[in-house]
Amino acid sequence: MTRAVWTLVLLGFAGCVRRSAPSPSEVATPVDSGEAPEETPLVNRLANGGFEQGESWWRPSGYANHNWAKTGDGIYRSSASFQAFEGERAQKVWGFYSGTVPNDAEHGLSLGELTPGDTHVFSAQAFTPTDDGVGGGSQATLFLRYRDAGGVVLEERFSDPFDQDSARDVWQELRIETQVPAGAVSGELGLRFTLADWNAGGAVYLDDARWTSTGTGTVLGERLLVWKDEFEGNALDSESWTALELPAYTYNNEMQRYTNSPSNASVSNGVLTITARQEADGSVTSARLVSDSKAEWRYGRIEAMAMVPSGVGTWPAFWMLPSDWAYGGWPDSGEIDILEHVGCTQGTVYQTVHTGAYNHLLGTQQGGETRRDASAGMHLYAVDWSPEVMVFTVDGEQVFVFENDGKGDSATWPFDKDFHIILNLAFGGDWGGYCGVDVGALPQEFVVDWVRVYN
Ligand SMILES: [Ca+2]
Ligand SMILES: [Ca+2]
Repeated sequence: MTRAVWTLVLLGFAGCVRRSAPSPSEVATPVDSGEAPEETPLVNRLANGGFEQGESWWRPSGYANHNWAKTGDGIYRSSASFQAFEGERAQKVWGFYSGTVPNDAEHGLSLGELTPGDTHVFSAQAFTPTDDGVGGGSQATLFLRYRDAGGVVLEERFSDPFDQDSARDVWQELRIETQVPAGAVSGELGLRFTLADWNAGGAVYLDDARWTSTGTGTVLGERLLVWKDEFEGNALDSESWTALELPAYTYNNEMQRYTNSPSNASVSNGVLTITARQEADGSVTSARLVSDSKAEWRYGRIEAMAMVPSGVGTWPAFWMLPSDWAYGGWPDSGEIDILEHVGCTQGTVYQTVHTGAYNHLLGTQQGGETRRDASAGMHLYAVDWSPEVMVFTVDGEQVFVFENDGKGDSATWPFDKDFHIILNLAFGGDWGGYCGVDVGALPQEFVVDWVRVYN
């Protein structure tokens, strides 16, 4: 990617974006009130309150699940399908049993440049379905929280609760109107979901969220989707991916030959399927898809919803390599492994970074692991990458944090360059085959529902 393009990426409007993202500055600029301030329409300062540009709400604390819902999606435990309030997308939030109940989870955004005395209105449309209704004492509320210059919470305001008494299957407005308290300069807004009991189910969908201020106020950290492949077509998108053709044993003594055949990488029914298979001649083929020169990123959130294969010898990965190798060959320019799994240790998923100072050749690679039924269902594998830190998560669970030591040394932090995405399914090799290979287990599939990148 050219310098010009990645500069746009940093601003959140990549040249390769398929959806147009409204500029926060376009939607966030208050109109000059002129001579009739009470007549001036207040501007919604949320750039993505309708969630058409992705899940822009981060999770500051607590346990919750969330999903970027789409019109037509099935509703849990129901034959009904979901319909957004506006556009075709909404945010779905539901509780997560963390071992203690009740527990509170928040999805929200930071606010800055606040002025005491301004009037704030924060509203959103909320929906809960009959078959997956918020109940059992659980509730969802909008919140607005104010902090002083030292970060101390001054006040919290909540909307009416959305709970077991709320009407089902209709969109309803939740709303907070309040004055910014004295001393407040920053804060947060969002949705708080309180799970009352471990088996108290229910989900709330949010759409058309709006925050207005009669004076100042800025939303910080609202994330917009800058790139995605939902794998909704009938073929691999060649504008996003290249299927590399590579002979067996090219990397890590892996057995597979990589092809560009649809029998090894195909798109249908909304998913990408990478298949490792044994050919008639006994050889093993698979696929390695790279976004090199097509979609490259520096900072942001990179995530995939994926299900890994089982079978001893399989080694699927969702990962990133540098595009320009500015600090030299592997591992000096870095590697970001967002998901790795090997059939030998079924159910353990790994998230790892490699650099010149930290890599598996030295036994100094830095990483974390967690357990999932990773071959039985889809899970969300993500890295949130900033100039200061990389936070690796699985289904929102923080697995591994890698911090920039701030020394300006590429041996420990080469992650200030463009990286591209790789999806591949290896078979055998140094790690995939370290407890043998079961060729009889083939064919095996690595299935990816989506890959999304947020600014
Ligand atoms: Ca919407
Ligand atoms: Ca999909």
